[in-house]
Amino acid sequence: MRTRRQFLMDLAGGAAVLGSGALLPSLARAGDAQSVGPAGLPAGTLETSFLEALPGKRPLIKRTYRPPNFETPLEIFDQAFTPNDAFFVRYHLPQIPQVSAKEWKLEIGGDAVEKPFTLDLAALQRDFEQVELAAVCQCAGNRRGLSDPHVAGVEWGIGAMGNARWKGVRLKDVLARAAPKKDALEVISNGADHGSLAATPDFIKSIPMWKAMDENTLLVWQMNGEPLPHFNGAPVRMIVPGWAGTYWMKHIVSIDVSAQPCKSFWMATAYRIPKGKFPVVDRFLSQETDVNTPITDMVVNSLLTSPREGQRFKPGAQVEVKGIAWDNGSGIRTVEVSADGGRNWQTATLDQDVGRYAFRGFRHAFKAGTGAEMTVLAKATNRMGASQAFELVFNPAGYHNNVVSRVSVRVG
Ligand SMILES: Nc1nc2c(c(=O)[nH]1)N[C@H]1C(S)=C(S)[C@@H](COP(=O)(O)O)O[C@H]1N2
Ligand SMILES: [Mo]
Repeated sequence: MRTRRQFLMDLAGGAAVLGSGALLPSLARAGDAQSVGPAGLPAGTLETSFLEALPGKRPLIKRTYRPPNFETPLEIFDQAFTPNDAFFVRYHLPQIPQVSAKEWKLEIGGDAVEKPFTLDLAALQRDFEQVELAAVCQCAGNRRGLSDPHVAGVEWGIGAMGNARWKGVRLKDVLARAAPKKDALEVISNGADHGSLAATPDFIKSIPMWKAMDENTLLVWQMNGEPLPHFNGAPVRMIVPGWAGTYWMKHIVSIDVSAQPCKSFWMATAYRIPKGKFPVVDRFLSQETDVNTPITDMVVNSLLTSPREGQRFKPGAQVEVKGIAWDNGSGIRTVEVSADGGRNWQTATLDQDVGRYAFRGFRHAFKAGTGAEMTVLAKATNRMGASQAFELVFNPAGYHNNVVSRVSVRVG
């Protein structure tokens, strides 16, 4: 029997597969350390990082090419919404077929549904209520490259994240049609991408049934008012607002509702955090072990976009501090900024609230003092009272790095 995947492979044809050459980056130029930074990445990372444009993307910071892992440069985060052509790209497997919207089908089944069925895009768009919401997609490993000591994995700087308006339908509405059974435990998703070798574990992820039933967990085909870019999951992906990007399955082709915990490599081994190191808000009980647990919701975090590291100001000049803050969807309550390395803090002005799962802009102005250097810090606190770390909480995969960022500027 031919599987859905083989069918999609055929549709894609050799020419559309990334490794074949048709989707090679169209432009490559060496980036300087500022644009491909930040400083502090492991030896060799800056030297091998370039600004390159994948098809449909503007030049982004290439961390690895096969599979494609490209991050968004700092200056893009000046805006609360990340443009589609600047949105980061994260893949685990090198074979990424282009799935056409016309031919796309989603199979919904599993041992814990009464009525498995198959949907095409027209039915997805016609049969369920459409919703649009703003949410941050952030890789669990964002800032991994800043881990101390350094750890294995894609050595991300600060840009493995983005915020977009996503349009689609609620996963819970789609699942309802399949009539889940009482013992439904996890919702397992798979995308059309795969490894080059049969031995490579396919990228298969699960979320607990309760998160699948959350009204904000969606199957989306639009991002910022446009069809999803190929490299962000066309034609349809899952979004799991508040949770790490790893669950946001791209090019989704199957959903299984299961009474058993998913045992895929990408659940059982990868994307786990040690127990007890981080305050876990959303527990994923069916996947916990004695020692670790899957990463779930994001920790509260912020990023300074202005001033820039090493920028020069005249004594007495106005220093505009700007940035973004985000969390697991509790919502940002305050952002405090310091211009003296953390001794004194002032409350920043928050920009418009575009949704509790989105980036929240903030700004504040200082006068440059008379010292030779000024160190600017920003620290966000969310509505649960959680705040950012001052010291890295080390863990073997470099997840959840929400250390307060600091930028030093020169005065004089
Ligand atoms: N099919 C598929 N979906 C995937 C992945 C993948 O490798 N394959 N990576 C996941 C991870 S770890 C992240 S962080 C997000 C990244 O989304 P983006 O590439 O659109 O930025 O996609 C998720 N969905
Ligand atoms: Mo990720």
